[in-house]
Amino acid sequence: MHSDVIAAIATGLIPGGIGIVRISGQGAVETAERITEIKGKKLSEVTPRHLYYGFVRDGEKRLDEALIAVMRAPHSYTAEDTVELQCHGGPLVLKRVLAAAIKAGARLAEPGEFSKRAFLNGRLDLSEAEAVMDLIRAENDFARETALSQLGGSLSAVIRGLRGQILEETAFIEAALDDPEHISLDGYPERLQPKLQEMIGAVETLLSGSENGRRLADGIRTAILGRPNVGKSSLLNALLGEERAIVTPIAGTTRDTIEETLRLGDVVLHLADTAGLRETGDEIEKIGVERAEQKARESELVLYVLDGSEALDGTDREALARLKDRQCLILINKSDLPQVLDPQEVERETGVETLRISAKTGEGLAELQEAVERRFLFGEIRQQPLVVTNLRHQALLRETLDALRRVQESLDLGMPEDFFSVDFMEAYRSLGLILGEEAEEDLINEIFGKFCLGK
Ligand SMILES: Nc1nc2c(ncn2[C@@H]2O[C@H](COP(=O)(O)OP(=O)(O)OP(=O)(O)O)[C@@H](O)[C@H]2O)c(=O)[nH]1
Ligand SMILES: [Mg+2]
Repeated sequence: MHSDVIAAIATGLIPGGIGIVRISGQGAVETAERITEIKGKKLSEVTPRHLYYGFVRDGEKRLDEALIAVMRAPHSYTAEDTVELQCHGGPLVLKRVLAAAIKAGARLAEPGEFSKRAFLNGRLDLSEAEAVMDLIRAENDFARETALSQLGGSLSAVIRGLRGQILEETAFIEAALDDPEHISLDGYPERLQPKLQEMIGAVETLLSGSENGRRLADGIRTAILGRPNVGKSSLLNALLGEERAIVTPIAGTTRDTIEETLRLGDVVLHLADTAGLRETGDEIEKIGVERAEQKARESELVLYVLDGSEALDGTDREALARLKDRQCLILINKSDLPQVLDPQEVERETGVETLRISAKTGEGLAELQEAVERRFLFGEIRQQPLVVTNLRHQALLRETLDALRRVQESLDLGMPEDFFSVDFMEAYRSLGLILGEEAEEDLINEIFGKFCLGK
């Protein structure tokens, strides 16, 4: 049973123009009727999906003025009877309205419970419900567009198509094995081959670009690294547009790492400013340098800062050598000062792309944005209609691919057909889990538990 009446504040708990309390379940309208008043009408008699002006009350006391909408099952987000109370968006107002709904018989909804009901009632499949959350959490247009498209069922449609094909093949194999007199498997492997290749290709397409897709959606872990005083903290501040980190002419200013998330054009960076790299006797600074190195190892992108008015030294060469196989950009800072470093020469010596910037004047920061976008916003990803950004989906697609490749192996080795169906069924199951079919209750609870309250 998932039809008891639940209620939650569906909007944020910060003062805003409007705040919504949502009530859903069998009996939601009757529950809401006990705490609302609409002139000349009972809530249970209003036209569904129309807005009515009225009041929310707690017994005799009016709590707020509200616009009230009733949505009748199955025409609501949860596919259950739902009432939305559009109140004034004050945290206290909304808490009081919610408390009244609970007093009137509703239960406080768990995080994600509305979406979980939408899933359990068949309104959304699991990948679509997950897309709802991805959409809410989207921090850039790429993530938003991907989530919106998957919410509309773009991924589900491809997955369902694949499952249909797999089922057709297994059904045929099973039927032929059951009834060899009437259904012949002669020439079947040859007929299956091109179809199997097509399925494998489809899964590969879904997986390709998914890693970069995930990075784009989640943000890129980025470390600012370099010797003391080259302007790392100044760069962080310049990119943030605020004086976040302390900047002084004293070498060794930054000790602990400072982390901030910011947007650079269409890319989100989780940026860590670190302590300048150098040998030091200072205990605190030493820990800072270790942390800087740790950050660099964990990062997906390193911005290595040099002071353009000073020559490269051993510390730089060593650090850059260690960053060899990593995504790295060298930023030659302080371009407003007389320059000792020549970008082309540094590039030749280190093999790393260089950019001249000035954290002081802002010169080169636009080029920095372009360079980062070029690396992570491949044209490829942008053009691909469907990018799988969700880690759970990626893992299941990889399992599907493995299973389909095992079918190919059996085919190549001339194995009997019942070998095909075992692996086909495994692929079928993995794909089904993306949609939430046969998903265990634990998994479902875990997924929806990560949702926000009121969604
Ligand atoms: N002229 C000029 N000075 C800069 C520029 N960027 C930073 N500085 C100066 O360089 C000094 C060091 O800057 P920070 O940003 O503290 O350098 P840091 O790399 O964070 O140094 P540590 O935290 O000690 O490792 C300060 O005096 C800054 O004002 C720049 O682009 N041009
Ligand atoms: Mg610093």
